[in-house]
Amino acid sequence: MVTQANEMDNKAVQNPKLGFKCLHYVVSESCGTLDVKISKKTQETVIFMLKTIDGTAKANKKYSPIEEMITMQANQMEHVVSLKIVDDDEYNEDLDFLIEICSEEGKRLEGDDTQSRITIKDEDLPGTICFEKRKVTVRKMDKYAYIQLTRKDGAAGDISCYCKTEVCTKEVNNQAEEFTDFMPFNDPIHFKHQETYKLIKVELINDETMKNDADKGTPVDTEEK
Ligand SMILES: [Ca+2]
Ligand SMILES: [Ca+2]
Repeated sequence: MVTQANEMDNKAVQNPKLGFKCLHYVVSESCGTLDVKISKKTQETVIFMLKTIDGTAKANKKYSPIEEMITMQANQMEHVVSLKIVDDDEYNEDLDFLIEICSEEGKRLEGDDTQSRITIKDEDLPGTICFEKRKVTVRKMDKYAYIQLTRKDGAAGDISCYCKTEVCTKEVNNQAEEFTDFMPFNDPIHFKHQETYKLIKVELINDETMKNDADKGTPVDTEEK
């Protein structure tokens, strides 16, 4: 994905000879390479240096830096430089770096269009944890209540949450009781990188002498950390 934003506004001062066609590129970190275009506005041959400058995105870690001399012949009006974007598996902020058109000595040329910003958008979302179903029904004879946790909208990196059972309030009829109907569950749940499912096992107590055969629920709360 590549989008181009921030076109020159009316007050911007353009360099008379050279300029970036786009002043802000937004790319996804898995895009591979980004082609950045430089326009030549005169009919003469020009020599300049192109170089990248770290912003929050650091060279080699997020992109391959360049520092190269370019000669554009009189009849060549456009130069394209390919910047390599480095992908990783970690969740990170969206990060920026710059590319500049410089003199042969490496000093940025005057004008608002001699610098372009590249924003690298992260794609490694950690995701969010939720219950697969809001209601799970078990029978009194079951040994366990199996409750499915699902990690949605990304699975990058290790994440964890805490799960615990809670007894329903007294207003609910026939609420299941801890140690009578089920064993309390109170444990951290860890999802490893790329892991999207976890099954929680709540132990049920099968008490034959219980007179009340009504449905009993075992509510479980999750709390993200
Ligand atoms: Ca990635
Ligand atoms: Ca990343």
